[in-house]
Amino acid sequence: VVVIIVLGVSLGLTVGKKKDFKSTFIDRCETFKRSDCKNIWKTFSKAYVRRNNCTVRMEDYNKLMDAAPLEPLCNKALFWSDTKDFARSIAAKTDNKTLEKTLLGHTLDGLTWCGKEGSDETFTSGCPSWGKDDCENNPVRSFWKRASAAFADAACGDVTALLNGDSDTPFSPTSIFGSIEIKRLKYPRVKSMKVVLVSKKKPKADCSHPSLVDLQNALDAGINYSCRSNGHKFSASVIVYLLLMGHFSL
Ligand code: C8R
Repeated sequence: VVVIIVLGVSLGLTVGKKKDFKSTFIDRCETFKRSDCKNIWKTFSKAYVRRNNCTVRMEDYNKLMDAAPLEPLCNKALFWSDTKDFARSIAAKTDNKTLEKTLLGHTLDGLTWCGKEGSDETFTSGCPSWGKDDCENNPVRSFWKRASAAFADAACGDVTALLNGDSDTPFSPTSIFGSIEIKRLKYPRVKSMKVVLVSKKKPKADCSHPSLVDLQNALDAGINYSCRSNGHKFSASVIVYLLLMGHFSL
């Protein structure tokens, strides 16, 4: 009897866990009024299920991106690096669009997933961590790389990048913003990039920071660059307040 109970509970837990992730995926997807979320789930899970978790490349999500293509995002694409809470608050209150405001970005924001060789399941623990030391080609990292590439391809007109003025390197060439997105912004589709440096502490970096010279060098010729720094220690909510009151603009 004890064995049966233990087996029953552990089976229930395993099935429950798997169902949790899948139903979170489908519920979030359905907030976008899509009727094909089950198909999107199937296409998504094919990218990593039954795979070695260090061999899932960004190209493995190509079919997923085809299943949920992005509309052109003109004059409202908001990129960020190391400023996720700022970007999220600003995007929530304005017309600016981050990847998290698109179907796939919203659906997978904050989640961890991976597969296992010889298993049909999706796991949410024991997955490779984000850091490269584990393995670069892991399911989560490769997804964000692929989705960010699509997001940058959809951007047009004037774009904004929210960077961290509290960081030693507000523009990091190894971040997704620095290694993927910036390289895919092409003139004349994209006309300008406005960098906004935000900080919560006494800022370390302003617009004269050397890493921003690297950023300008990485930008496609023809794209107009500008930069401003809020120069103050504001929290994300204060920035949003100032933005709404018209005392601060992106
Ligand atoms: N982007 C990248 N990573 C994202 C993401 C997103 O939209 N959304 C989430 N939740 N994540 P970082 P970065 C998660 O180092 O590398 C796009 C990832 O799981 O601060 O420059 C977005 O369009 C990972 O844990 O920034 C943005 O412009 C961190 O957030 C850049 O790429 C990576 O965050 C930001 O990527």
